[in-house]
Amino acid sequence: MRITGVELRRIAMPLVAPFRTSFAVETARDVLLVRVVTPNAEGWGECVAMADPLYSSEYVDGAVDVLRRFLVPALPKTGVDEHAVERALEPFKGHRMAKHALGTAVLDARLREDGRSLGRYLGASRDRVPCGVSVGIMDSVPELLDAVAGYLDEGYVRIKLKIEPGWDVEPVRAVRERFGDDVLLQVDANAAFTLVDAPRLARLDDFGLLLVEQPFAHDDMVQHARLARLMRTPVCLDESIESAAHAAAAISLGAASIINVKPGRVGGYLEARRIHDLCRAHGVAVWCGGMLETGVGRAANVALAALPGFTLPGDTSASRRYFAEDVTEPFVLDDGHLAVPTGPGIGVEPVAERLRAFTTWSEWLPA
Ligand code: OSB
Ligand code: MG
Repeated sequence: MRITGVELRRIAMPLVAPFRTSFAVETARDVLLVRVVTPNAEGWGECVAMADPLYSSEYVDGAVDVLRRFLVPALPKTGVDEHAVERALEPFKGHRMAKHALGTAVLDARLREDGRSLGRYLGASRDRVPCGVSVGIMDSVPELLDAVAGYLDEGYVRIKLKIEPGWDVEPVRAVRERFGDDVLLQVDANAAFTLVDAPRLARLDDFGLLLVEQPFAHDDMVQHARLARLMRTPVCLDESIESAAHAAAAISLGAASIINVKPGRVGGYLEARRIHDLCRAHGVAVWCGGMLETGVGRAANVALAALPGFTLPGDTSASRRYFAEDVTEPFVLDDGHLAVPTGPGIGVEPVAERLRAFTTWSEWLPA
């Protein structure tokens, strides 16, 4: 395959409701889309970096800069495939979300040329995936209970509560009391606690949670291993796992017994699949995380979530949980599941007029 050029395009996507985590309040998604053009096809990738470097060090302006300055110019001139692209980008340290966006667009273009779906390429073993929903920090417990009730009514099969110091045991207790012990429930701290909070976190053991996600800082694997020995609730890592090597370290240290796989965080679908394979071989459950993606990123995540080792419901919610209007045809929940796209490549594409309406900036980079 040969690449003619790459388009970077920023779109502004208002969220249906503010999404509050321990690190930020998001009211709109500033999304960078990457479109790779070949003589026979085009492919799409979504960069999951946020506007500010608060979840990780990456941010949208930084992703644009590294793509324009280093990553796109480093693309192979001929014989382009996803492996060649991964090797060509490897010398540049970090910037995994930017690499993931470009790599996915190349893979999408190649699969479209071959008429093959991403799900089939990755080794999906199901045609639909069970979906959970990530529920932000609210101003009050009654507001939280209303939000959770709404999501359960829509059919979500698992609830994840965002927590932070001061919004931890009480919201979990309230959700358990109101909705019972059968609801699959987990929490995500986005690195807001430290080891001195271990006794407080251990109180979560009373509520039969599936897992506690990333309680401590991303670079604090040893502390996570300590915590895992102090509480019964399984410790799951998100921010700490940027590669298969990190996943191997976490497993051997005992820092995580479950891993949240986000293709953007680990640099792409090839690395995401390596983490899946490694965890499956070690009996470590994985699930597919989310970064408030549009339909472009969501389509590919749903394909990944259909791999056999993804044994827990993911944060792969329906389009309407995020956006009044998605940039693709919307993903709609059916009996708590999303269907894995079956068309070539990621199986969806932006609707031209919506893409135009949401676009705030674009740039064409000849290859
Ligand atoms: O930590 O999983 C996270 C959203 C943005 C950044 C980080 C996280 C999240 C979510 C929402 O929890 C996942 C989603 O619904 O896309
Ligand atoms: Mg998380």
